[in-house]
Amino acid sequence: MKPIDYGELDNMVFGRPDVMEDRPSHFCAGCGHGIVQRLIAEVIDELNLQERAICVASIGCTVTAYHYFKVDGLESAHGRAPAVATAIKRCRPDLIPFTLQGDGDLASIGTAEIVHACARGEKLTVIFVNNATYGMTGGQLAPTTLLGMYSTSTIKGRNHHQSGFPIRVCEMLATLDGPSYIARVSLHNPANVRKAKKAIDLAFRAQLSGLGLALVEVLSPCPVNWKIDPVKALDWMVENMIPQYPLGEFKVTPEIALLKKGERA
Ligand SMILES: Cc1ncc(C[n+]2csc(CCOP(=O)(O)OP(=O)(O)O)c2C)c(N)n1
Repeated sequence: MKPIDYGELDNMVFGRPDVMEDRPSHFCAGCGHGIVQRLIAEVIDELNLQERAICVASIGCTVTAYHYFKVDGLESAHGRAPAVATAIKRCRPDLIPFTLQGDGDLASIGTAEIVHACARGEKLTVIFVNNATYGMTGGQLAPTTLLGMYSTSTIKGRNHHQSGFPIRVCEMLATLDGPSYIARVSLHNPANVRKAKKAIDLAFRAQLSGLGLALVEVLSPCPVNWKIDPVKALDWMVENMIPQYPLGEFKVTPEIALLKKGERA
């Protein structure tokens, strides 16, 4: 067995990617947004994209991304990040815009934007944080809220007669021809956090390789709005969220398969 390198471990736990600002996180206890942002920052560092990456955050808890990333950024109106990122990429193909969007943002008010960005096969990286709720505004029903799940606008639980069914974004978008890579990952334990990083890394490398839109959906806890203890929220994800939103890759083009094997630059 390889001996544990405590220096490397310390750095992993206490170190900070170069591209992250040195400031305390404002996210609630147990929230996954900070983890997603750190994974993105690690990938930007590792791929040496500090000068080229542009974060397009839209409305929701992702909106303060500019506090944390030392890269250029733009804020779009709610749901419109794929359109803004499209404009950046088409004007400056040398840049690497990525969107950071919540589920209310991407799968409700911004549904048309992401569907058409995928249909057009825009060369973008989309990081989609699915916490099954409208987090920033206080836990209202999102398109991804589970049936029977409490929200402040469905206090007796989501009922499909009144609020419809949850949307599986990856499965839906994977039917389109434009995207090159679509995957769903989860933050419920460290092994899955590492898998999430691999998917995010691939989604950036897809853009660097000139391939069509790459989207990673990250299942992420929101204990405050779920009204569940942060540790129990992780078990809740395994028991409730993952059965509704299975993890895995939903679209992998042959070019992405080569990228994964390291047989394509
Ligand atoms: C056009 C517009 N409509 C509504 C709002 C109010 N609003 C701000 S954040 C938000 C919910 C965001 O939820 P989600 O995208 O799921 O992200 P989270 O905060 O959960 O990460 C809403 C509805 C807004 N800012 N702009």
